[in-house]
Amino acid sequence: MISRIDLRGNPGDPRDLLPRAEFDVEAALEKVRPICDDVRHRGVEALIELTERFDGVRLTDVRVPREAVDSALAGLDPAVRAALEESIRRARLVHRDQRREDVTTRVVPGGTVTERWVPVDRVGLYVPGGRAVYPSSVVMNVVPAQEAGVASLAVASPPQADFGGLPHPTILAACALLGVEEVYAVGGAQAVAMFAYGAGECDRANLVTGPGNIWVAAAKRLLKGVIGIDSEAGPTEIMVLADGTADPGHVAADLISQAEHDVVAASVLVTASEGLAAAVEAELGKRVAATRHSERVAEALGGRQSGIVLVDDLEQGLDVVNAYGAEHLEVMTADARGVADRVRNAGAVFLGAFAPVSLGDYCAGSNHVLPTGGCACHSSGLSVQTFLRGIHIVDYDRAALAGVARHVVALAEAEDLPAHGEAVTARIPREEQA
Ligand code: HSO
Ligand code: ZN
Repeated sequence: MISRIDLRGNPGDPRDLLPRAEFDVEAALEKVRPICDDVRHRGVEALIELTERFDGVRLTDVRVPREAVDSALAGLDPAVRAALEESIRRARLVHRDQRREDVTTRVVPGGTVTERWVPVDRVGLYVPGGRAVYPSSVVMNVVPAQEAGVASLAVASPPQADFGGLPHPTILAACALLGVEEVYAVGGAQAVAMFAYGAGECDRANLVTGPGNIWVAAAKRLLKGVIGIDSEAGPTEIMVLADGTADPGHVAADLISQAEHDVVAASVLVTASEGLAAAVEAELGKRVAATRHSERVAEALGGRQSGIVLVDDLEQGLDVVNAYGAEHLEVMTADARGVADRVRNAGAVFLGAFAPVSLGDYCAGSNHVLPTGGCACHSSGLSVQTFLRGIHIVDYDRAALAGVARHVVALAEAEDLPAHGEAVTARIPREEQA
């Protein structure tokens, strides 16, 4: 069911041999453009019509009433409530430590540059609906924004016909637990447009974050610049780098856990151990049949984006890991920490026998909104930093400016921008420019 990719003795670039799932955002751009334009020009009226067309729900207003958010919390299963509370508590611990101090550098006597970290004023958080109802993603988006000090925070999630045209009740309950009161029953590209342009009660936001389907990703790409975006989340990925010491049952369970998200999810095992590969295949055979979403999982594991990659040794395994840049990487080797220290490209790394990805999905304290599709080679997951801007405050006195004036003038001349130099000479006459 899962294919083998044999890279042993193959010095080629592993990126050519490990295909990723198709996620053609470019093709979706033309479809979302008129949707975004419509929201821009007709506001709430457009949102109501688009929601009827795409979600099959006729709303009178897109804002979710405060009472609906509160009553969703009142109706929440106590075990789920306790779990969400623990997830929030741990995420707060980790994200609080990500806050940055302002730093002042004394460049010369009388001349300083301070980097001041300032949260964005307003953020829109997108939470998917449909099959993927993830209250945990509400936690992973809201907690870093709150810990960054974002003052104004709104959530949008598609209305569900089964729940009276409101977003899913566990999404609303998670909002209530986090103290988020501004919630909109809007999904898809139109939600991103609502945050970018503002509509009705929803003021425009500076930044939109959160995972979504291809239409959400396309709207983010289209409106980037009008509004800041986090990343375009693609299908989820797990890569496991393991040796013969790993428990094949654990490896199989973890590969299945992320395959459960989507038929195009990627589950990849990288190992030099034939014995482990065979044992994991046997475990998958048993476990896939028994798991609740076995059809979806089987399709994901059987897809060209998943596989067992056989390598010569741990060195080649690390090359594969670093070339791929997985969203989630598990390291299950004898010296897991030593091996993990050599990982350069991954969204998050899970060490050893007792840190499965699903711990990170819910309750490790780490963030589960992570770069996919190889973007881990240049980007990080969601963090407090996502919601901050570093502003340089430049403070020079007369003597400090005089000390560097001739260099500014020389560079301005070299760039044929003499007025730049004159702005300095207006303050420090040439004879004083040492
Ligand atoms: N593994 C997903 C996040 C998630 N898992 C939400 C369960 N719920 C992408 O990192
Ligand atoms: Zn997951």
